Amino acid sequence: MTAPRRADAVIVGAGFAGLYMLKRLRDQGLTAIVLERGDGVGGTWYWNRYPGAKCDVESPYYSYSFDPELDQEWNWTTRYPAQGEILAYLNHVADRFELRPDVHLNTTVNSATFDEQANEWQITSTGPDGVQTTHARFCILATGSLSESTTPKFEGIGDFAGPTYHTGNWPHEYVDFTNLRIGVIGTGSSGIQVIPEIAKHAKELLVFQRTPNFSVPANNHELDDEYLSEVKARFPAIRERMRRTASGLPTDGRDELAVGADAAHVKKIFDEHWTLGSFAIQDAFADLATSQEANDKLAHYIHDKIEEIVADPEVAERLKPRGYPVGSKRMCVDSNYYETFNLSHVHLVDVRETPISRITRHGVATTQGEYELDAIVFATGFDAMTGAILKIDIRGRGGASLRDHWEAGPRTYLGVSIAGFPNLFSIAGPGSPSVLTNVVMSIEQHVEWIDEHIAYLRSRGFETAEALPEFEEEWIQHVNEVADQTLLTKGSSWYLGANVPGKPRVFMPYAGGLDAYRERCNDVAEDNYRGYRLA
Ligand code: N01
Repeated sequence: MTAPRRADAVIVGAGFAGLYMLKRLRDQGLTAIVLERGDGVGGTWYWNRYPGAKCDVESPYYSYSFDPELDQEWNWTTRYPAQGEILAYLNHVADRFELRPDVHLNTTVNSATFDEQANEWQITSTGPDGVQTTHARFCILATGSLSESTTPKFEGIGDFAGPTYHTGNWPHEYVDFTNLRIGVIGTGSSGIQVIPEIAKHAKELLVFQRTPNFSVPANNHELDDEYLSEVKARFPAIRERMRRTASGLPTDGRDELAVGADAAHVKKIFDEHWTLGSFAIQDAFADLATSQEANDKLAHYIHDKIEEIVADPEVAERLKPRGYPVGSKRMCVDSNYYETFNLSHVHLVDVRETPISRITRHGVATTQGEYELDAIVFATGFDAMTGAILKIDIRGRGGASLRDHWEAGPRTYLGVSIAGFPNLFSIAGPGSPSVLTNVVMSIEQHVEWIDEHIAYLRSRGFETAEALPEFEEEWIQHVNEVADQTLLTKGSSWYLGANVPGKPRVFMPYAGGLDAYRERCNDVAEDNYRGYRLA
């Protein structure tokens, strides 16, 4: 046990959110430390190192907007940033703003308990020097929405003789699949990115698909100097625009409706988006996210594309997503995903039809037979939005446990605060727009709002801010109402916790858009932090 330490604030996690939170709190004169379980900064981009890992938001927009000089000095090399480049960017930020001295790596937070006498949090962590307690007035969870990876509890999972990998926790060393028989389980965004890359090296690749996903081509390419100079010249205006849109991107969807539109025109617009590449195709018409009839048009369009690309009609048929609206499971953006199934050494195993019955010593057994493999890659996703938070034993007033408070699903006020848990803030947590937007912009909004909230408390001599239960309840209802107006709740997605057996089915992110959310948060702040008990 190491001697206790003291800071004004403890921030959990050193990804985009934690690093910026540290900078902001320091800038207002607080002592803050970041506790990070990895041995480097970067969060999501530290862990997700699988071949093909890249972001599906375009490079210049998937970056901090808070410092115009930073915008000018960093040069992105490709339209969609690869994992290594985003990680390099975050390391640059950590150096540039001299954040590292306050980032404690290899340090896992185990518990956080609110001490009602002292009005402070006691945070215990296990780090290189053992277990340590930190006393801090504020505790800020920058734990990431997709950071707690999940591997299904397949029977016999420990029996497999070969190596296994999870896309969300990939080794730092190069993994050589040359001449091996590889199985990939899962066809979400991670699977769809890793599959074409593994296919380049493997002797044989078996893709175990339960639910096909809608995917659009990335049309990724290198960025030339002319483009970079042009973006840099326009950055102030671009950033300004990004702060005002629902998506946190410089462009928002079109106003036109697909329902009632001429079929040839609809196809033309979809064609334009398909050629351009990017998930913006789901905003090609204003009613795609709300009208099943409109959404079906896009689904049929993508089905036709799959048919065009995939040579074997039976494989094409199995790759076509059905039974849920486009976008209700996060749309994927790929580089040659469907094309990969035209390679003779790549095989699709439909585990909806013939489910995986167990993992064996030699490979994967389905109800149809056993597939011998040299290695298995789990691209099976995350215990999203709540997993990393609930892994920490968090106790608020009266020793109340957050796990109990969230037993029926996460409850927050504005996605930032939790009734009964004073001075605990979460960034991009459940109830916030986070994963439905360009998350870096959402993170910046949250960080700045939390920072100003803390400054407000300090300037008026308050020690605590605590969300009121009735405001928390009202926010949850609002989150649900907004989601119910869309098709987002109609798929078995991680947005709903549907991918984790036993997890309550609650639509977790806020679907009202970053612009409306920002306005709401500003309004709460201007109204002296309405919905909080300040003491
Ligand atoms: O995880 P997922 P992910 N048997 O949950 C399957 C972000 N991200 O890591 O759909 C068989 O989407 C599961 O099948 P089903 C992005 O927000 C972004 O791919 O449950 N299969 C599904 O196919 C994304 O949405 C980027 O039927 C099983 C897959 O595993 C989020 O992270 C890149 C199974 C899991 O897909 C998560 O993506 C990567 C079982 N028992 C990730 N259990 C970019 O920016 C699960 N599956 C591009």
